[in-house]
Amino acid sequence: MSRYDPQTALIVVDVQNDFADPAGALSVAGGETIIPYVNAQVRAARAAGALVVYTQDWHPAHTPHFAQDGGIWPVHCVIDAWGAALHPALEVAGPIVRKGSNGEDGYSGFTMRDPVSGATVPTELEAILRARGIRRVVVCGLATDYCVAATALDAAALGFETSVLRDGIRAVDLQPGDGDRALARLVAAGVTIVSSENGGGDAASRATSAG
Ligand code: VGL
Ligand code: ZN
Repeated sequence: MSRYDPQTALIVVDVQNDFADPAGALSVAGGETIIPYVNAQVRAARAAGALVVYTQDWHPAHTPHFAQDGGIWPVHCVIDAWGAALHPALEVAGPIVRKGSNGEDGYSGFTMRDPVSGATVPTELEAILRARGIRRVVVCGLATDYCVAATALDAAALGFETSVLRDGIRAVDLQPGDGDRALARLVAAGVTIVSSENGGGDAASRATSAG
């Protein structure tokens, strides 16, 4: 059984300097350590004819997302800054969807705020997937408890058969356990958590969902 085929997309979430580099503004513990694993997934996906899509947190210098402007986060991933760049070790082999540019938190790669109406509207991500006839998505990247969780939850809600790669994610863990709680929410929503312990298969974690 292969994880990837032409109807599957690998979504690599926010593997950017500010999250992945230890010197980044919102450095995620162990963030850099996922990159070799993620790159191996990128290569496996490409070899099987699967689409690889990347998301990029892409904020203006002032946004209610930042603590200085009323939010909770240090300034990070500012448009065109070093911190917003995809980590240089990441293999990029597909389109990049930018998010968080219109004053929204932008946790999910699927939604943004319409700059005129203020309504929550789709980014181009779903259209990219639909145009390719994608039915299944595999999600990895940073961070488990924010953008990975939000993106995977939206993917599942949109009807994609969704899995998350346990070895290809790391959590911010503002509160200890946030990452684990995010994974539990994902399982409850029907998302499969794939880990090396369950052989990369996809039955194990779904079966443990308490709903
Ligand atoms: C993220 C916090 C703030 C993420 C983005 O990529 O998970 N987390 N902005
Ligand atoms: Zn952000």
